[in-house]
Amino acid sequence: MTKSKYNRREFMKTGLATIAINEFGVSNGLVSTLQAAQTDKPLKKGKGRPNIILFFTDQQRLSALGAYGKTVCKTPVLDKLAAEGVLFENAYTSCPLCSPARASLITGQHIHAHRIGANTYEFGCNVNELPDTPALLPRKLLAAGYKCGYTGKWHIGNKTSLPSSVGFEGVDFPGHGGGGFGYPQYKAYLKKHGYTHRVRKHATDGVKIRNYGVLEDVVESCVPYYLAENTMSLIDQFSDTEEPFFIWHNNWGPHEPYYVPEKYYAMYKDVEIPQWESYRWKPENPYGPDQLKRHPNHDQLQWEDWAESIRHYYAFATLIDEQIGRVLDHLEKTGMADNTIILFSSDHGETLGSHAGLTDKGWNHYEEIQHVGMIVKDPRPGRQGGQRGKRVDKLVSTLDIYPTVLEYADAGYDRRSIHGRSLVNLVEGRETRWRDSVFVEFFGLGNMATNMVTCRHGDIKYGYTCSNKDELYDLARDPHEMTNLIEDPSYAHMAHMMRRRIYTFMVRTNYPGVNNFRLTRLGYSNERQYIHGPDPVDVNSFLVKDMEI
Ligand SMILES: [Ca+2]
Repeated sequence: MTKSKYNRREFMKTGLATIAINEFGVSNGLVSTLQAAQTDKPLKKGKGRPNIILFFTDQQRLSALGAYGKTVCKTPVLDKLAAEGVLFENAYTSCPLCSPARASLITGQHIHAHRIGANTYEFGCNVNELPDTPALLPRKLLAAGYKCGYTGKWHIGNKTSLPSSVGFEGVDFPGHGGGGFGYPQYKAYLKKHGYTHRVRKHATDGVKIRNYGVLEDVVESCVPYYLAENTMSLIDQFSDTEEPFFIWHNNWGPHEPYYVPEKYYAMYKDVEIPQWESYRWKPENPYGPDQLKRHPNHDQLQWEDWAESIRHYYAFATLIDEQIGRVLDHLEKTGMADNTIILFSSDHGETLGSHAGLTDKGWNHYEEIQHVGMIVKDPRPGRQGGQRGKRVDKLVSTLDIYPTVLEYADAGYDRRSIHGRSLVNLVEGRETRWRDSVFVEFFGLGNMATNMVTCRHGDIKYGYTCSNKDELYDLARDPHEMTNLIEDPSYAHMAHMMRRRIYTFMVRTNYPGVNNFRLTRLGYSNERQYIHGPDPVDVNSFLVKDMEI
């Protein structure tokens, strides 16, 4: 046992780990797993099956991922992962908001099915604590003989739903957690090592765009570094057991606040940040829902004000990238890299001034918040075939992580009860029937509620917002979504077909707002027949029968 391993292990045991041990020496999580075990496959234990680590980031737009195209942001570790694995060029979040997207990942279901509709404990969120069921990702894995580990942002419960109460080992961080600075476990880590969390905020003579600043202590004092320590401890802990492991490594960044040590900011200090193509775009409706997130000082701001925020954001992405690299190095050093599948994705993106000064996420249908990174690397010999470094353009979703992990774990799952599809065939380069349309939902944020559904099909994106004009973008001609074609006669047929796709999605997945969509977008009302007699239109004629979702 190496000294560093001992230290990490000791760290986990000195009152910081939150897995409770009962009188039989078994963690509470495991006891309830045995009670809940209802896998449809026999349990298979042993090291024959791969370990799996899911690296997850919060609010990472594609321009903060080097592998996704030209950018000044440096992410060499994730770029290398993409070069050795498979990169999905068209990956979409299930919802551009924390709690709903995270609940989809762990349930494999669309937002309206698991009903964590907004951030937990906000108005519009039907379920504030994710219920523990045998179908949850960690429960399925435990039942199949996996160990499950967790660290970092959770945000799908504060009280009864915590990582340790749904089967994970590791450290619990209830709620949202801001940047992760306030948790007693992190504070104890700082204290133990003599580190401090001190932020030198941005100069006050400028206009504040976002909350950013420079951390005055060493990199070892940062939350991303601390999270990498936690994950390496879990790897060490699990490496002594017979079971393979799954670890969900969750960063709070590069979500605001963008705090980084000087060294990382210095990498961008003198870098010119190219202006977003849509920065000078004019909103069609200045009172539209997407304008809820317009920066209140946008008209007074200069691009350079945004650029300075973006420098800190990119520096944060680079810091996180480096910490992911430390975990990957640890796998190499411990001899486990060859049998550990790596997944990377994010819960959603970030606007950061695009589309005329939008901030944060939610309330719009734009790529900046919906389109996310998705990289999978299976290092086992022969598994990726000639796929190394391949870029797959199929439409995929963060919903697909659930079945992908379970297929890799040979854990079994009920395809009829989830909405994702396993990516394994695509990673291994096999021909497979695949979805032709991907859907993103949004139900509100900040105690304000709505119904929004986005459908991407081919290069066309249709955005339905219940209380606004719909949007249609042709991404091949207009990749930055600056021209709404919804009233363009040459796209009228396409728009109607997209409405039929959204309607089909709603019917097939029991979407709660289907009646309003049918009435306002397809002109069909259940009630009309009581006034005018049987409706001449067969409502089923709107369904797109061969649509793959
Ligand atoms: Ca988030």
